[in-house]
Amino acid sequence: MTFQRSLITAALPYANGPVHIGHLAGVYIPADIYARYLRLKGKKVLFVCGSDEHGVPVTIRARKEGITTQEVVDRYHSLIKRSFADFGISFDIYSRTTSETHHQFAADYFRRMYEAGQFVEQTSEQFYDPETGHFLTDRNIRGECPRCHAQGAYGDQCEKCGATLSPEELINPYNAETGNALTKKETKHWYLPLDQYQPWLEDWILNQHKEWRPNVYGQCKSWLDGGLKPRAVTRDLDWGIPVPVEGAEGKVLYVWFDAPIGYISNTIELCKAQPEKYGNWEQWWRQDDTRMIHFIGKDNIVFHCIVFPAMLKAQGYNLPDNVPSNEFLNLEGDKISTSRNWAVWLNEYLDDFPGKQDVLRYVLTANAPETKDNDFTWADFQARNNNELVAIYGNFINRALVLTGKYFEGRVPECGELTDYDRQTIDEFCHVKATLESLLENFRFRDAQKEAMNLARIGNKYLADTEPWKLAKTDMERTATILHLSLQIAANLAIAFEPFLPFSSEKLRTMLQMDAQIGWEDLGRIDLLQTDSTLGEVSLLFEKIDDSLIQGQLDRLARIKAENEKAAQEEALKNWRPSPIKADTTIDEFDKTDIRVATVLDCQPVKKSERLLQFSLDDGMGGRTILSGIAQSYPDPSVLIGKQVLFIANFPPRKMMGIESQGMILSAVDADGRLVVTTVSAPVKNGTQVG
Ligand code: B3M
Ligand code: ZN
Repeated sequence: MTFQRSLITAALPYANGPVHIGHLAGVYIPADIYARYLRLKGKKVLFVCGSDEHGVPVTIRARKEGITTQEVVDRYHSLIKRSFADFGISFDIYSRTTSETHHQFAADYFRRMYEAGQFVEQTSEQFYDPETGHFLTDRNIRGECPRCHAQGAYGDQCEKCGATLSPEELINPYNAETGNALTKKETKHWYLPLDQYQPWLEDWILNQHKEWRPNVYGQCKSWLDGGLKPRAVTRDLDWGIPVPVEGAEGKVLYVWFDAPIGYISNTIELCKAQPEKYGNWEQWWRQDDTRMIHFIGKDNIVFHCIVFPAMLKAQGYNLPDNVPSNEFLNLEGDKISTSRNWAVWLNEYLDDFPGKQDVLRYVLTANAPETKDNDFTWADFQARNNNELVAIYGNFINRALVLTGKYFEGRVPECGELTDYDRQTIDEFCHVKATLESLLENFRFRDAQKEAMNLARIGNKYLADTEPWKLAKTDMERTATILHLSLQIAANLAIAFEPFLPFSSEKLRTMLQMDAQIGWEDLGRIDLLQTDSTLGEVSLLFEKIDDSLIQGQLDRLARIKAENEKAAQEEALKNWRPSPIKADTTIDEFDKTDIRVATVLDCQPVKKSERLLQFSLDDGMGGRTILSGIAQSYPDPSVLIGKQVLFIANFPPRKMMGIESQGMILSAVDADGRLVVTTVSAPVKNGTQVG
């Protein structure tokens, strides 16, 4: 099959906050590089995206900010749209799932599947808040994490330990917004019977798409190996697209049903608005000579490789040819999180680094989480800017242009006879086009950008080795040849970097006064600039970023970290509930534990231990020493001296930090993790038993 056109989609970001570097690195930059590359190759491309404005995240944000859901999506849709434009993400359309076209098309899609009998109806028990009369979605349910016991874990995930959860697993589940305890109630929903698509999906993915990235293929395989189950495509919510069939009052389409349909409805919107340019929408979605590529993040794999393809198959639309999905980008060692404000927001970045879109694009591609999670650090950002963009690429361009200005009045000098070294240099870079193409076509953007930078390295080395600034004193002809060749390399760089650093390439093209006709196919040629043609005004392509700017960013993150810790503690206190009663025991079992009273004679922190306090006790039996891991709760342990405390007397002695501990002091654990030593309410003889 030779494809006639490429439909590139990028995951629709939730309009529940601004976009951050994780979004850019994971999805939008790679998609943009690819779209730009294909366009430069003269291919027919349609690059579609838009805001995902349904789903729980936007309603949560609305309640948090005290505004309506519509206001939230309006605010963030325009903010996100502007950020993408600012960073040169070259969508053909960026629309939204609250659009009229989308509402209609998605509702029709559901109706068509419903009428074709492609859903199954099922009634099940769902978590319900009896006070508000609402069913809750996973994201709106919180409780104690069954794995790490953090408070405030979500019904689908614990942000503390990263575990994937189902709401059933949470300890003491409650409504995230009201704090109310939850019950269960029956409700009817429509399910996409994925089990029926299993054999087809297995063949389509596992046999026919072995070329997909290992992380994508692997995730699909494990879903398929686990056996697919029907998935509900409707929800009990009041924000979303109403389910367009009878008996579905108060129900909307599940956001993951409607959002991917957004790729189609946005195509429709664009084709209707500009039919001469984009043609009929159906050719993009129904004709098999269209190649569809979905760019997504790894948490979206199952929806784009299994659920959406089943929906597309059901209605006879094209399937994706590839789904290049990235892993996650972390920020300074921590998971990026919108709700915890742990992110570098694109709009704020541009306030702090105006005009430096390409620097961020460069760093995020250089560090792209293509095969594993990666970390963004400000130190790396600064180093890549100063040591690569400035010191290699920028330095080469600047030297070539400034020297041409100085010795040849800003005109491209004549190329004399080439030396062996010149030829060797040319040989080194003439394969760049082929290498770049093969990397880009295999979605290896990180290596591709490295290859482009390599061309700058070749140029930089060429100038350093030939030293035209010295030769100019003795051999103007040779100087001319060297600068001629350097300028040709510079023109090649403008092309090679075009998909990655569009703003800089534009600037460089202007500085070199490159003919607009010169394009990707000319990459590798050494006659891109005419001898004697005049160069434009020279300015720096990149500028050094100094420490104070970087420190400002680190300080901001430190502030956020402190705020988050405080908020987490408050959240834990607010939502604390007694843990469930343990299984029945007997008086005989209890009697085996010998609990007694003792007076604290002395209490000191154990040297070199952050946790331990050493108690000297009068236990009425000659005294004993007990170590207790409560130091963090007692910054001044002397407050315990003279108190009568309870301890377990019959635990075998145990050595810690070289000291023998003869039992255990009883303490209560408060909601925030603070330990409080139990005491007796009136004096008793030391050594008396408790029971
Ligand atoms: N909005 C989830 C996300 O932002 C979702 C993607 C929809 S793509 C159709 O990760
Ligand atoms: Zn956890």
